[in-house]
Amino acid sequence: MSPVDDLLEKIKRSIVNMEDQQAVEFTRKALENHPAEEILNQALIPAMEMVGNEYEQGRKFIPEMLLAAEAMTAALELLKPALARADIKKAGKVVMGTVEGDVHDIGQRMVCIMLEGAGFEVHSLGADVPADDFIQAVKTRNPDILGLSALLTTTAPRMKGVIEGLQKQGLRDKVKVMVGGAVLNQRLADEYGADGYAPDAAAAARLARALMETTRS
Ligand code: B12
Repeated sequence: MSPVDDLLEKIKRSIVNMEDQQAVEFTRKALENHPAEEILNQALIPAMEMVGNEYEQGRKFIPEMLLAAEAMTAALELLKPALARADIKKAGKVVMGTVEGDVHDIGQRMVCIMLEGAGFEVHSLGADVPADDFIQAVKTRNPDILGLSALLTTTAPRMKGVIEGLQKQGLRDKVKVMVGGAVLNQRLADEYGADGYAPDAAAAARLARALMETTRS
């Protein structure tokens, strides 16, 4: 293995092992000789995909996934200035938030991190977001994708309200809507009129890429 591959491997391993200081240290070293985009694509994104897979297979649990996400964010912070300078073409723009009445934001934050890692420009509106604020953000920020999160049986139906609001304002064709959160499933996503549903952060990044393909075609 070349010293470079070795460094990228070390970054991957430290993220998967939730070692944020090591992830930062190896990323700083790798930046001395390597384009930020390569570090992002060959270390950070694969690492979070590995973490997502381990979570899906029941080999990692929520607290571990959060710690790994923190390690990835710490490394990503180092890459951000170089990524901005390199003027890398963004994968797309996403506005994300948890619907009104629902304060659960941990999962949504993880989805945002995963999307940033996958090269998307992400604007999070946080949690407990009224439908009008989502609609306003679609108007002003002009995202390719709107992400809606809900963790409560009582708040998930608010997603339908947001999507209907977009329709009423003539904005529905301008933005793809993806939904998620523990109480969601594909059937509810279809019922609410969303364009896609993903069960976890890794799948959300894959879904966002697939939605961008349908936007472009
Ligand atoms: C932490 C937590 C809280 C914290 C939230 C802190 C915070 N800042 O988020 C606090 C203590 C505040 C809280 C409050 C309440 N909670 Co609570 N909470 C939880 C708990 C334990 C974990 C949720 C979590 O963070 N999971 C971890 C993340 C990583 O998972 P996730 O959110 O599902 O996200 C993943 C996917 O769903 C997906 N995803 C998420 N969003 C999106 C968006 C898109 C677009 C996509 C594609 C994918 C996607 O990707 C994520 C990453 O893989 C759950 C129980 C559980 N095990 O789920 C209960 C739970 C969600 N809470 C529940 C309840 C009832 C409440 C309360 C009403 C009071 C109560 N009885 O505890 C209040 C509600 C407050 C309110 N108005 O919102 C219930 C909901 C039941 C239901 N079906 O409605 C649960 C299931 C507990 C239970 N078994 O009763 N809660």
